[in-house]
Formats: sequence, structure tokens, C-alpha cells
Amino acid sequence: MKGSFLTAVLVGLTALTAPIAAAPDPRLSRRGRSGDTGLPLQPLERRLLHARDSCPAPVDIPTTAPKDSPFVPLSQAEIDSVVEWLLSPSQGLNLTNTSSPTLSLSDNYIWRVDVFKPNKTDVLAYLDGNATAVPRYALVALIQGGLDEPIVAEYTVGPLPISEDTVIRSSDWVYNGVNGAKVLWSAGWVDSVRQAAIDDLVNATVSPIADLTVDLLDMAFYGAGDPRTNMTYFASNPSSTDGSKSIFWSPFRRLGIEPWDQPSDLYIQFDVTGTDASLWKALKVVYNLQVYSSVQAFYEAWKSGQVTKTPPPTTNIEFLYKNKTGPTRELEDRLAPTIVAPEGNRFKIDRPNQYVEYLGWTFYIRFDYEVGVQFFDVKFKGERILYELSLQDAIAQYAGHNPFQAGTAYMDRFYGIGSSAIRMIPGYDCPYHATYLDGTYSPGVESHTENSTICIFETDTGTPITRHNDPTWAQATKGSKLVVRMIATVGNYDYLWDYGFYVDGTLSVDAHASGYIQGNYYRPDDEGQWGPRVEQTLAGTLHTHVMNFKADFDLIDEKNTFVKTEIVVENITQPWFEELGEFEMMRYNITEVQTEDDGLIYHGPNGQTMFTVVNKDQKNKWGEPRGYRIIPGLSNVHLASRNSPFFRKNAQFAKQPIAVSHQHDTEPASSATLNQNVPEAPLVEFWNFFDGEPLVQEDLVTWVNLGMHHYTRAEDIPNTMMSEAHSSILFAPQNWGNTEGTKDLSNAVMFYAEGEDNQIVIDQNGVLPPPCLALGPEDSLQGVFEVTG
Ligand SMILES: *[C@@H]1O[C@H](CO)[C@@H](O)[C@H](O)[C@H]1NC(C)=O
Ligand SMILES: *[C@@H]1O[C@H](CO)[C@@H](O)[C@H](O)[C@H]1NC(C)=O
Ligand SMILES: *[C@@H]1O[C@H](CO)[C@@H](O)[C@H](O)[C@H]1NC(C)=O
Ligand SMILES: *[C@@H]1O[C@H](CO)[C@@H](O)[C@H](O)[C@H]1NC(C)=O
Ligand SMILES: *[C@@H]1O[C@H](CO)[C@@H](O)[C@H](O)[C@H]1NC(C)=O
Ligand SMILES: *[C@@H]1O[C@H](CO)[C@@H](O)[C@H](O)[C@H]1NC(C)=O
Ligand SMILES: *[C@@H]1O[C@H](CO)[C@@H](O)[C@H](O)[C@H]1NC(C)=O
Ligand SMILES: *[C@@H]1O[C@H](CO)[C@@H](O)[C@H](O)[C@H]1NC(C)=O
Ligand SMILES: *[C@@H]1O[C@H](CO)[C@@H](O)[C@H](O)[C@H]1NC(C)=O
Ligand SMILES: *[C@@H]1O[C@H](CO)[C@@H](O)[C@H](O)[C@H]1NC(C)=O
Ligand SMILES: [Cu+2]
Repeated sequence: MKGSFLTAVLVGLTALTAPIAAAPDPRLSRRGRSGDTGLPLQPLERRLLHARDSCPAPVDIPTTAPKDSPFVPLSQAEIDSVVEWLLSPSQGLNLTNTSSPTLSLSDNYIWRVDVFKPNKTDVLAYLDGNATAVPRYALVALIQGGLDEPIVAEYTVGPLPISEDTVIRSSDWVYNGVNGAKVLWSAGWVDSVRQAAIDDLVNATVSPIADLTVDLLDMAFYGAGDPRTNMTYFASNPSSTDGSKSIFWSPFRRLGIEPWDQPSDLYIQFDVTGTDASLWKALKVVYNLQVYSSVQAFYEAWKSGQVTKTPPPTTNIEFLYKNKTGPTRELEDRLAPTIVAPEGNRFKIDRPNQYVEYLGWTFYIRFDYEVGVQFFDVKFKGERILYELSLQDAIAQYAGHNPFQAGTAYMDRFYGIGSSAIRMIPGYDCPYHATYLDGTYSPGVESHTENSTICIFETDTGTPITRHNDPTWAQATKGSKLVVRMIATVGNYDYLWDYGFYVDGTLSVDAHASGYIQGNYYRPDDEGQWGPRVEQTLAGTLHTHVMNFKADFDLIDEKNTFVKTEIVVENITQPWFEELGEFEMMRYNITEVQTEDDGLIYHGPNGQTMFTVVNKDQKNKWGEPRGYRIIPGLSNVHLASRNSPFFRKNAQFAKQPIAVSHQHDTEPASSATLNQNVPEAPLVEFWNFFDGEPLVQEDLVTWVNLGMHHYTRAEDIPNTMMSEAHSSILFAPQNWGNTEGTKDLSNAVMFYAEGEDNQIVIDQNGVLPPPCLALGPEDSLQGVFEVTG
């Protein structure tokens, strides 16, 4: 099949090859390198059948970071030393070894020991100043169920290595919320100890009514490990407002592949407040929109025939599989196009320091358990653009006519976005020949390395970055960017984040989503108000994703200003248009954001307001302040509801498109892992950053949102399409230079005429496709340009 197909293609091509010049054209290689690199095309069939050499797979080009990374993770020895120090009775923490087989809810124990992200002040003193190292601290999260008032809290332990000077300190200074660095125990993580206790409660509630669940739902729950169990529950979030209680509504779903999309019409409310599980209980029940005050009341209603049954979730789950089905599309048995770097990588990497250099760009990568890949000290052509660029949280707010969807408001930092980052599938998640980096973090007290969880590759941007055809000359310059990619599978969802470093100094962030939607039980009476029907017993669910990013611009230095340039339309007169009298014209209205009182920024209508960060003390040759523009791309949404009870003070970062605040070591992040379950009493209350501080020529941090109002559709089944589930933002030079930043690129062609007979010169700056890259006749530059003037 394949063989005969190839023959057919070649037959088709023979005709095409006829006009190809056989001999090298001297002008083509005139500015090229010596040797045969300037050879024009060979007959195409020869290329197809006998590619002379295949272009080699790129290999790392090593480099050495100017300074060792100040962001390296803790070694296992460092973690061990901290754990031992914490457990020593002299600390008085009364900690139980987390590995103890009898670990209980009312013990104090370690949840996690990881590296603490250092203060900017310390990092800059090291990167720019004379400091020889950055103080090293551990982030310690403790579950303290054994206290009189049980809490879950974060601490720092340091400096490391452990010495006389090492102290444990509450991380209060990082958090501005009323409770500092802690939440009441009930708002904490659901670890294996708590999960087991919740399993028991659900089993004790639901297994005694298995006759009912089998009748109404065609499923039963006898505990997580029981072979008869074919139903599963889910502890939704947030489960609290301030941590004083933990109450969640569980949907009941078929156990098996993707329960997210096998929901039933049953919801039960559970109260799992406090460390004494004997006090936990089931509360209300909702089935077929009827509210029952207890499981007992529901059961009795069913026994007496007063419950109207709705269809159980379909057992035909073919729709959840992504196996190939259907006939292959014509020509689709061929490998899809891919990116090639025919002469090898054009970026360098220092692996131990996770430091990258690319055509003028340099940056350090840090990997974080809570949020994944982060960028520090991002420079272009030797000048600092950003101190930090990093995801802060990825949240999703749902809606629906039932207690589960209506009450769901996830903050994925709580689940660990970095710890959910997956190993990339080469050739599919990342292009062939991508470079992979590992992510190292500590999910508990063991260091973990997720291999190949970051990929780096250079790609064609798909357009020339500049071009022009003049009557007497023409030019086009290749558009390229380096992409650093991470994918995190958080439960049902797969998020892909791309950070793009363009050859012109532009930086982009793109977020895509795929995976399974958290589907809704299909009820015709919902009338599509929360999403369309997408399967037999399944509907889409209206929800909004918001991802907040911290962009700490330090344009050359830390003194920066946020400028709004609004296009205003006014009735004006101009003396040369006497006949018009007053007429409408537009102009710029340029204002600086003076203080944090005006730090929450909204997009004006019609994209008429431009946002830039500038350094007024650093002007370009034309006297303009050098700056970077923040350009909204696709779908820069924020939460539609500002007053939902499920996202209150804990998600204020998601309630406007852009915010600009004064940088402080005490305000390193807009969200916190423990913000999830305390909408009324979060660790980080973002709007409290905005307390009137001056913002003109100060150290600014901008906080920008990407996201999408997920308009669910049949095409979300089985997996959401990354084509549509896409949001982006650009940071682009704005008078950063005296001229655009790609005039130094060699990957550019210039056509012009020379001599009396207008001989066309084709100048490719010596950069020509190498012989290993097969070209076709259509790739010839001969005759592409002629002088017409
Ligand atoms: C905790 O328990 C584990 C397993 O029993 C043991 O290997 C480890 O040494 C203990 N840790 C400390 C600090 O005692
Ligand atoms: C230490 O914690 C245990 C629970 O792990 C508790 O039973 C005990 O009372 C605590 N001791 C003190 C002195 O607080
Ligand atoms: C970081 O800065 C804060 C605020 O100035 C300070 O309280 C804290 O001790 C610093 N942390 C370290 C590890 O230096
Ligand atoms: C660094 O050291 C040099 C020479 O000792 C000194 O002149 C300079 O002020 C120091 N810089 C800082 C930021 O401390
Ligand atoms: C689920 O399990 C229950 C009992 O464990 C059984 O009665 C029921 O038929 C099962 N449902 C399906 C779809 O297999
Ligand atoms: C669940 O509860 C039933 C009693 O209703 C019991 O037989 C079963 O062992 C329990 N399962 C687990 C895993 O505890
Ligand atoms: C479809 O893929 C699943 C794995 O997801 C596999 O178990 C199953 O056998 C496949 N079915 C078919 C028809 O290929
Ligand atoms: C991850 O990479 C390291 C070093 O290359 C290797 O030793 C280890 O086996 C890899 N782990 C996995 C799970 O592949
Ligand atoms: C300009 O004047 C015209 C006529 O009075 C009026 O209709 C229009 O709204 C004015 N435009 C602006 C921008 O004020
Ligand atoms: C210019 O912008 C400032 C700040 O937003 C605003 O107060 C002022 O009214 C604007 N001027 C015009 C003409 O729109
Ligand atoms: Cu979605």
C-alpha cells in the first residue's frame, strides 16, 4: 500500500521537476559559504529516494550560567536533615513520623518539606551584587491535628545547612490573610489518612442503601477496595468558608474510566469537620432535584415508592475512549509535518542550573511543586526584562442546577500543578528533537524527579517576522521563537503552558487545555442553560478557567512605571479644515498609574487602551522611555461572577484582567496552595496588596490573567480540543530599542538589482539550507523577485 502510493506521488512529480535548473546558479551561493552548501535544488525524485544525508538529530549545546542557579531544589540529604531536626524532641513540635502505620487524624505530622523560594532581595544581591550565595531555607508544611486548635500551617526552616542558627518560623510574612500562614485543620489537604476516614464515612452511609443505589443508579459502593464497588464519590471544593467546618457535596459516579463523565443524578452532603471522625456524618441528599433532609428520609421515600427514578448513567462508555475509529482520511497515513532544526539547535543549555541562552535571550528556570515551571532573570541582549514570570494559580468555577456543579470552584495550586506535570510524549506533546528537562520537587519528605516534564524547542513562528516588497528590492526575515512547554494533568484536565521567546524580543504565554470535562448529569429540564447534551446521560458544564501569572518586569532595573495609553475620540477643529467646523478625531491620552489605588486595571472597550511598563529613566535614542507592552491575546478572561460565595477573598486575583502592585518580598504570590478551602479567610488576600503605595518609577509587579469561559460542546468528548481551548498574552518591546530588534538576524533574505542589466542579487547572509534538508522546486529563489520600477 505504502509502496504503490509513493510511486504514484513520484509519477506525479516527474512533470514538476522539468524546469529545475540543474547547474548551480553562482548568485545563489555568492554570499554563501564555500563548499556545496550553496547548491541549488537537485531533481526532486533523487531527494525523495536518496536523501544524501539525513539532517542529524540536534544535541545539547552546553553553556555555563553566569552564576550558579539560586533556585536549585533541596537534595534528599537536605530534606532528611530538616526532617530529623523537626522530629527531634527538642523542637517541641510533638511530630509523629509520617511513615508511622498508625498515623491518625489527631497526630501532628509533616506534609511536605521542599525548598523555599528565596526572596527577590536576596536573589538580586547575589545575581547583581556581591552576595556569594542566596540564603537557603526549607518550606515546611505541617498537618497539626494534635493541637488544641488543630491547624494546617506553613513554616520556614533555615538557614540551611542545619546549624545553631537554624530556626523554624511561621511563614506569616508571606501571607497577608487574617490567619497568616495557616488554616484551621478542616480546610487543609485531604491526605491519605483523611481520605481513608472519608472513605469509611461514605461507605457507612452508602453501602447500607445499596439496594436503593442499585435500583436508582445501577451502582453500589462498599468501600474503595471492595470488588463489589462500581460507584465512586468525589469530595468537591471548596469545602469550607473559613476552615471552621468541612462540608462537601459528593456527586456519585460510575467507577472506571473517567468517572468525571459518568455522573448520576444523586448528590449527598457530608460533614467531615474536625479531627474526630466519629463525629462526621452525612447531611442532606439531592436526587432528581428533590432535597431530602437525611439519607434515612431519602431511603424511606424510596421504600414507599415516592422517588421518581431518572436514567442511571449509561453503561455504554465507548464515548470515553480516544481509540482511532473510522476510515483513515486520504493522505493521512503520512506523518504530519514537523519542525526541523537542520543545522542543530540554536540555543544552549546549562542543565545543572536549568539556564538557557537563545539568540540573545537568557533565563533561569525554576520548578515548583505548587505551580510548575517558573522563569527568573529573563534578559534580552544582556538587559533584564523580567525578574520573574510565573503561573500563580489555575482556577475553575463551575455552575449548574445541582449542589455539586454549583458549588465547585477549584484552585489547582492546592492539588499541586507542578506535582501534576507529566512526562512529555516525544513527537506528540513536543516536537521530535525537543530538549527535555526534569522537574525536581518534594511531594512529601522524599525528593521526586519527574523526568522530561519540561520541553524546550525552537519553532518557526509561522510567518516572516518582517517583510517588504519594494519595486527595487524585497526582503523577508524568518520568524522564530524558543518555546518552553509544560503540561500538567490535574485530575480530569490537562493544561499545556507555552512560554515563547521570539527573536524580536517579544515574549508570549499561551495556555491550552484538553482532557476530560467535568460533565454534568444530563437533565432535559436544564434546557442547555449550563451546557449542551453531549452524550446519552451527559451534558457539558458551564465553567470559567482563570490562570493568573506574575510578570515582575524589571526593565533594565527595578524602577518602572505602568502607563495607560487610551485612544480618545474628541470633537476638534483644525484651521486647515475650516469647512468642517468641529469634527471627530482620535488621539492618545497617556496617563501613568500613580498608586496602587488605581492598580486594578480593566481593558477599555474596543481594545482602545494600551498598557505598557516603561522605565522613565532609561530612554531610547529618540528620548522615549524604553518599555514593554502587555498585549491581550486570545481570551484574557477573568471570573464572570465577582460575588460567588465559593470564590471570595481567596480568588481576588481572578477578578480583573490586569493588576499592578508594588513589589515586596512579603507579597511573592497572588494565591496560595491553602487558599482553596478558605474563601473568607485566605492566606493571600490579593486586593490587600493594593494599599495606596506609589507606582511611578518603583519596583512593579504586574499580575495578568489568561483563561476561558469553557463553552462546552459535543467536541469536548472525549477530550477537549486545544485549538479552541486556548488563551494567550504577549509582552512586546515598545520603544525598547531605537529600531526593531531583528536587523541583526542572518536568517533573512534580501533581493536587489545590481549593475546595468539589473542582475538580481539574492543575499541570504550566508545562511542556506544544508544539503541534508531536501528542498523542492518551489523552494527555489530564482525568479521570485524582479525589478519592476
Ligand atoms: C520514619 O519512619 C520510617 C519508616 O519506619 C523510617 O525509615 C525513618 O527513619 C523514620 N524517620 C525518622 C526521622 O525517624
Ligand atoms: C503529642 O501528640 C499526640 C498525638 O500525636 C497527643 O496524643 C499528645 O497528647 C501530644 N503531646 C503533647 C505533649 O501535646
Ligand atoms: C525575606 O524577606 C522577608 C521580608 O523582608 C523577611 O522577613 C524574611 O526573613 C526574608 N527571608 C529570608 C529567607 O531571607
Ligand atoms: C560590591 O563590592 C564592591 C567592591 O568591594 C563595592 O565597590 C560595591 O559597592 C559592592 N556592591 C554592593 C552592591 O554591595
Ligand atoms: C454494580 O454493582 C452492583 C452490585 O455490586 C450490581 O448490582 C450492578 O449490576 C452493577 N452495575 C453494573 C452496571 O455492572
Ligand atoms: C463498607 O461497609 C460494609 C457494611 O455496610 C462493610 O461490610 C464493608 O466491609 C465496608 N467496606 C470497607 C472497605 O470498610
Ligand atoms: C481502546 O483503548 C483502550 C485503552 O484506553 C483499550 O483498553 C481498548 O482495548 C481499546 N479498544 C479498542 C477497540 O481498540
Ligand atoms: C529519570 O532520569 C534519570 C537520569 O537520567 C534515570 O536514572 C531515571 O531512571 C529516570 N526515571 C524514570 C522514571 O525514567
Ligand atoms: C461630536 O459632535 C457630534 C455632533 O454634535 C456628536 O454627535 C458626537 O457625539 C460628538 N462626538 C464626540 C466624541 O463627542
Ligand atoms: C485621560 O485619561 C485620564 C485617566 O484615565 C482620565 O482621567 C481623563 O479623563 C482622560 N482624558 C480624556 C480626554 O479622555
Ligand atoms: Cu474547561
